[in-house]
Amino acid sequence: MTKIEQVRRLLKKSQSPVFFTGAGMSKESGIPTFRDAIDGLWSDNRPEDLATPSAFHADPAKVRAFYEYRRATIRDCEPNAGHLAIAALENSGFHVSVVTQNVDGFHEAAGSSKVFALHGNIMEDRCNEGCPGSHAMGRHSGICPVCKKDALRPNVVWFGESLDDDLLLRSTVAIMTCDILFIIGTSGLVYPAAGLADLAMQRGFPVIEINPEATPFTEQVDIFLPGAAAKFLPKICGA
Ligand code: BJW
Repeated sequence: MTKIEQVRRLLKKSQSPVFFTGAGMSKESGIPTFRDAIDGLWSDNRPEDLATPSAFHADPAKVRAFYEYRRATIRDCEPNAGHLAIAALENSGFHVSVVTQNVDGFHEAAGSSKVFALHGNIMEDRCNEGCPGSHAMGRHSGICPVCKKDALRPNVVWFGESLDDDLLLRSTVAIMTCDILFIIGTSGLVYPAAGLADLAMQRGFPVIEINPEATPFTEQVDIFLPGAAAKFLPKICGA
């Protein structure tokens, strides 16, 4: 039996699969990852200069420009065959949850209904001062509609910032109660998100990883499929 046939069989026996995804999930959509050596976002930008509260404080225009550039890329791209395969699985009756570190909104756009976006949504803005009601789709002005300060920033989680407690709790519950876990397209380096997959390894249900490269998870998973998410997922999730 091939590895894909094994994974299909395991998935068919399950009811509540969880897909834990990272930047590699959207690679075939045309969205760069963060840490790929050649075209990753951090290959020629330092995260400290663009994705931290202190970077925004020091140079809001530079940080906003970086995010506007990425928003433009996302507007030109769309969910790929991998996102669509996960959404189709839900439509065929599985209780699918997606726990994603991605901020592009492509799982939701593909039609997945239970998506925990741990690191936020890049297309939205919110007030850096925490004003309730300041969330809005990205706008051209940096002025918060509530406090009127020049404090709007992308609605993402930067290094040194806490993730939303409720989202983290609900993601933990989804992973602790699933009956098969897919770890897809993440380097597994960023915490606390990566800790969710670490937790799953101790539970005893099947864990499958899809990634062209080995990661800290690879030696612990049950089946490793080396390659692109958009290539494997339609074969695994398809009827
Ligand atoms: C394919 C593919 C294909 C390619 N198909 N696959 C120890 C020391 C120092 C700091 C820390 C520490 N432990 C924890 C921390 C803190 C820090 C952290 O984890 N740092 C580590 C880097 C060490 N974490 C935080 O700060 C978090 N907050 C926190 O911990 O709060 C408590 C706290 C408060 C105060 C002080 C300390 C702690 C917040 C983390 C927020 C991360 N934010 C970002 C940016 C989001 C906004 C934006 O988009 O700009 O989130 S960073 C970036 O990394 C982004 C991603 O979601 C995240 C994960 O990256 P991901 O998805 O894994 O992408 P890559 O590029 O790393 O990997 C891509 C993978 O795809 C690769 O494996 C490829 O092989 C693969 N691939 N093509 C499938 N076609």
